Amino acid sequence: MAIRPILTVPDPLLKEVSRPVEAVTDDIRRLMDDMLETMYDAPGIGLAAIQIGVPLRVIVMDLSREDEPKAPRYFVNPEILERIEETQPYEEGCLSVPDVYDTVERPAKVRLRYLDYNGEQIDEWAEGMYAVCIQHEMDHLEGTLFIDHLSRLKRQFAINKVKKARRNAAA
Ligand code: K1U
Ligand code: ZN
Repeated sequence: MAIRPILTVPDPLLKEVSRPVEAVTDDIRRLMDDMLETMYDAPGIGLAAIQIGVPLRVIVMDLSREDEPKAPRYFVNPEILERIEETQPYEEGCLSVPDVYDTVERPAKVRLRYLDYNGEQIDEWAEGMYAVCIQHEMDHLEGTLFIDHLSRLKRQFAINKVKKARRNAAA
């Protein structure tokens, strides 16, 4: 397993649409292992493959609390089959937009279909934090960041903040 660098805005790769995985092979499992280690190290609760520069439709997530055993989840080629009309607001963050948080409104429940770590097809409903996080991560697969849901002014402010922090860190 390896910790890989996480891309940050305005890296153009983050705007790419990721392509489907053909089969859940050992190479894909190695990618998911690296993604999980990278996510835990950051630390974060989710990560899409494009955030480490790999344009494949792969996501990892762990929504367990610090006092609970780790509970990694793996999603290959996830699809949203249904969403309810009711929405919920949540203050989101993103490892690719460090130190920026803002509220995004998303459907409160979504029905998902995806392949897991073993290539088994799973069909289930997600709600609460699970629904927030999977929709945030699935946006990454389309080249969309949570700041794209904000006003143009807020988005530009966020990008400038990340650029400035990077310049200061390099100085
Ligand atoms: O960059 C990412 O896609 C990961 C992102 C996931 C996410 C967070 C909040 C709402 C929606 C999606 C993060 O993990 S940001 C970091 C974070 O939320 C966190 C970090 C440490 C402990 C708890 C949370
Ligand atoms: Zn993100």
